[in-house]
Amino acid sequence: AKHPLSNRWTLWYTKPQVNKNENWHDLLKPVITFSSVEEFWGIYNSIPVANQLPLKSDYHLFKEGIRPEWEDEQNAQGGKWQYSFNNKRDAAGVINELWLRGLLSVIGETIEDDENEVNGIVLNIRKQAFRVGIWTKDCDVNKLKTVGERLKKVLQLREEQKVEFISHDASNKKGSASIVL
Ligand code: M7G
Repeated sequence: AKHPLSNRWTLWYTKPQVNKNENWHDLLKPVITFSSVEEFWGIYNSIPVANQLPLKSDYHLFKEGIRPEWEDEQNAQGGKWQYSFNNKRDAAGVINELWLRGLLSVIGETIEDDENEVNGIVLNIRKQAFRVGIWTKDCDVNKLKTVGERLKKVLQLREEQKVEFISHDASNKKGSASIVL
């Protein structure tokens, strides 16, 4: 028997931009939707692991029906809790572990209790850094603190490894983080 998840999830992939004519919408594509633990492992084991992805690519795992974009109405008022780390300084395998821990916390819903605040999780592979970010529905600091604290816990970060919250609105204006934990 399959073990159902409490939500259906869609995996998305953003491929790296190779020429300037390609915009965000051409690069972002849904890969597959699943709703059980067994399907999750089947997919996880058949796609490239985080440290095999090319620079400038992203994975996104979002609740079915929510596009992993600021423009989606479920994201428009929200932001992200993010952990960034330097991929030269840290061991290459660390990103695989962090990303898997993040994925499991989202599909297993250990990242939050009943707040229904989390829309999805994103992995950005960049030259300067890897980033794992939890996207939230809104920017209510009180509700959000719990998610930020949980993120540190599920990723098994040390006290000095900081996570930061930034609203999508602030990201668009090249603003900076509003909360750091
Ligand atoms: P990023 O991947 O968040 O960070 O955004 P990076 O600067 O480290 O690569 C890179 C670019 O992708 C942005 O400047 C936008 O052009 C585009 N982009 C990223 N996101 C998450 C969105 C989105 O949600 N909507 C749109 N329209 N463009 C986006």
